[in-house]
Amino acid sequence: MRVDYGNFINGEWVPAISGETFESRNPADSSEVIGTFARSTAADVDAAVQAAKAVGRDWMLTPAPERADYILRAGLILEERKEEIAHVMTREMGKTLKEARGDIQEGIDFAFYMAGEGRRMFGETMPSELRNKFYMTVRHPIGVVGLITPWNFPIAIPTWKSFPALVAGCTVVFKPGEDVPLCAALLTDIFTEVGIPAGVFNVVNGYGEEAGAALVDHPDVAGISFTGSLEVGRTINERCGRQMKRCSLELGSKNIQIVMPDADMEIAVEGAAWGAFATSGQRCTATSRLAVHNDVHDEFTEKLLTRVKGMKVGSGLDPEVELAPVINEKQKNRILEYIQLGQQEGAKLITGGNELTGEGYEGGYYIEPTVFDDMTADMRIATEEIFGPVTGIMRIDTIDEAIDVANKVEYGLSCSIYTHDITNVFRGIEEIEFGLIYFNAPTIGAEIQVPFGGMKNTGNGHREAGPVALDFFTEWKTVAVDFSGRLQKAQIED
Ligand code: UN1
Repeated sequence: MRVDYGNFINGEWVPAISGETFESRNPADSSEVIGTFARSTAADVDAAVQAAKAVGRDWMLTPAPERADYILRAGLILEERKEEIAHVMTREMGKTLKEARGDIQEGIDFAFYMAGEGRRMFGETMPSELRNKFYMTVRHPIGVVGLITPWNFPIAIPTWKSFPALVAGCTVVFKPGEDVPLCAALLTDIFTEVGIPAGVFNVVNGYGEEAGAALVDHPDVAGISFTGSLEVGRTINERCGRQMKRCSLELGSKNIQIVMPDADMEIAVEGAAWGAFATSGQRCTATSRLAVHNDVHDEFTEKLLTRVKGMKVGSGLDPEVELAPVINEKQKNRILEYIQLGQQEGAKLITGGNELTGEGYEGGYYIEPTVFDDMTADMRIATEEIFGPVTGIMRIDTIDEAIDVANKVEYGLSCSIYTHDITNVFRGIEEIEFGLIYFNAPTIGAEIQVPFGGMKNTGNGHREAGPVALDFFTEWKTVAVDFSGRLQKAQIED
């Protein structure tokens, strides 16, 4: 079934002002058109921002538990429709059904978590140095926020951004990834169904350079929350900087799994296979580097090869498939170029490396699970984000060397260390420059009740989800109440 969606502005689906559209296609078979969607420009963005601005005050004054109640009910509907939306997700962006269900489950979990936040929204009280004076802090929503999301988690990431924004009292203009507009439309329909007031949540579809850029530059947008590439994030950061606009960036990474000699080898291999190849390596948490101790290098590599060679590649709808297609032609070519580059740089291709065509793969963007050995820390395949089913093994001899290699990239999202040695654990906690550190667990699979985000060029210091989820969307107001009945002067001796 082919659908047709416009933009969602002030509670209604409307076509782009220009009348232009674009298509979303199935990466497992690109001859299948999922639907057509509004291709927005600055004029559409302006209409959406004006709608969000017009209801901003009323939404801010709506009690937080009431705002959160919409999120709770959205979560309940997501739960009810999990299977149906999972199928749409697999058709629209390729990931396996099992993973599509997981993506939606993250959204459900986060809905229930954020719904509770509506009844907390804690501030603090502090004592005053003066008599009869009271201090407290309260949260204040920043206003209209622009949410720009990628295609790899088409439900989870939009919920990480929109749920806390709405609970905080911000109104939203959402620009979904142009590869997944149908998933975004299904989430939007859920907001309509729970009766969120018109104008509170708006969607503009289209491309980053056209719709996304207009949202970033709009003077009535108080904050931008973006997940995507470093290259785009840098531009957004610059543009927001000039406008004194808040901006939260969740960008690329070059994550690493370290395997020490005392690790449980079976678990380390399973963790690497899952971390590197789930979502076909298209997660910002994907294990794209493996640093394996020399003493266990051969054993680990052999076991990993056996595991990876057994992976079935195919459509995400096939329950046997572990490796689904990558998102589009452009990404496919980029990944294949990196595989070539790795060989030119001197890394040893030990399995995979090819595009899969022919029977069962017609029209799809399939790449074999690919593993390099003899990768060294300064190669481009070891430092640049590939975002595909490619990982590489490096050799290390000590925990010092492992930490050095791990930190030798400009990114810092997710690191995992397989070890039972308490010294390695605490050395890692203290010295690793990554926002997420896992021990004896893969680099992927963060849960929603913990802060998510990275160090260095992975971001700009903000965290999503977890107890800090509201921070980006609110300002702290410090409130002082003097009930002494006279002028009291702080810091001044009488
Ligand atoms: C992403 O790839 O942008 O930790 C998010 C994980 C998932 C989220 C990934 N919960 O792998």
